[in-house]
Amino acid sequence: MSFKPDLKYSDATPESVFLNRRSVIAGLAGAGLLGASPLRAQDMPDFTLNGYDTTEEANTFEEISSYNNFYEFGTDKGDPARYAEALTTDPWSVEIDGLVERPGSYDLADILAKVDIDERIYRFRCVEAWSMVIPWNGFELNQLLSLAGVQPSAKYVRFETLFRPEEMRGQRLPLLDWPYVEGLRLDEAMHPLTIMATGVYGKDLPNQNGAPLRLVVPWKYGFKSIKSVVKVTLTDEQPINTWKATNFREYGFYSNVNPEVSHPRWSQASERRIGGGIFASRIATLKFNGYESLVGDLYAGMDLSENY
Ligand SMILES: Nc1nc2c(c(=O)[nH]1)N[C@H]1C(S)=C(S)[C@@H](COP(=O)(O)O)O[C@H]1N2
Ligand SMILES: [Mo]
Repeated sequence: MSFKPDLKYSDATPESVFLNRRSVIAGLAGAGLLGASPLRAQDMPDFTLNGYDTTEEANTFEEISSYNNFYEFGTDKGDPARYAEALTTDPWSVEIDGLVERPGSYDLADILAKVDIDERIYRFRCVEAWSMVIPWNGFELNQLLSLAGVQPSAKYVRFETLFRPEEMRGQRLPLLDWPYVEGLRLDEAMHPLTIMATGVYGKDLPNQNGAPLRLVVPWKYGFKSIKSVVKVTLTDEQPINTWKATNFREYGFYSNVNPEVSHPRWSQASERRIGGGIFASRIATLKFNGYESLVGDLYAGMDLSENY
């Protein structure tokens, strides 16, 4: 299956990102790095000129919607596809509160009328060391935050998934401390790579992928990309995210993809690309999942093994 974008968004690409990208290429050419010596993937991530999309082959819709982590429906990779149909996603609203100018309940239809839906072909790397390439549809989270108006004192964003055990059968079990919670630092949340996804392959998001609205932060491990979001809170304190609360030795707040920092029980240096077949060799995991040129600055001066 090849992805045919409905929307072209190169027009909307922030010029700074585009120019930045070109100067990286020019710099490499000037230094004689293009041509002569082979570039390592981490030096030259394979983005298209919009600066965001990977040119790697996308996973199929079938793969994306049948191999999932969504513990609200069970822990087996097939459980979400099996059981998430029970979730009612319309009507849907998002409560935005905390350090915002206009707190309140935002109807999803009203939100969607005010934001720009893009398509973004992103790498997606689970902390369990499997990965996919997913053509999302969605809008930048910074657009949602602008609707509510971020107060100057806000430093973090906290997200919450729906709690509805009648429809989410996994929530009847103590698999995690419900509702699922995630968080980002405000600069991470405002970054143009950070999106709220509403679809894949130009279709509405399958329920198992976090319909009708889920976060996608492509340079972080998949568990940061919280699904079926109903609440967004601006705070001045670092939120306690579910997986960190469950096991802080294994899962942190930052959770940036990092091949140099092992999970206590496995290496993060390589990953298995879903769809590659059982004989496919593992591929190298890239720092910040290949987005280092776009997000590395956010962590300047930070010890990334301490802030895992
Ligand atoms: N609410 C909620 N969000 C969640 C999860 C979850 O169990 N519950 N799993 C996370 C994990 S571990 C991963 S890898 C991704 C999986 O997203 P996908 O199924 O769309 O590939 O969702 C993340 N978001
Ligand atoms: Mo994950």
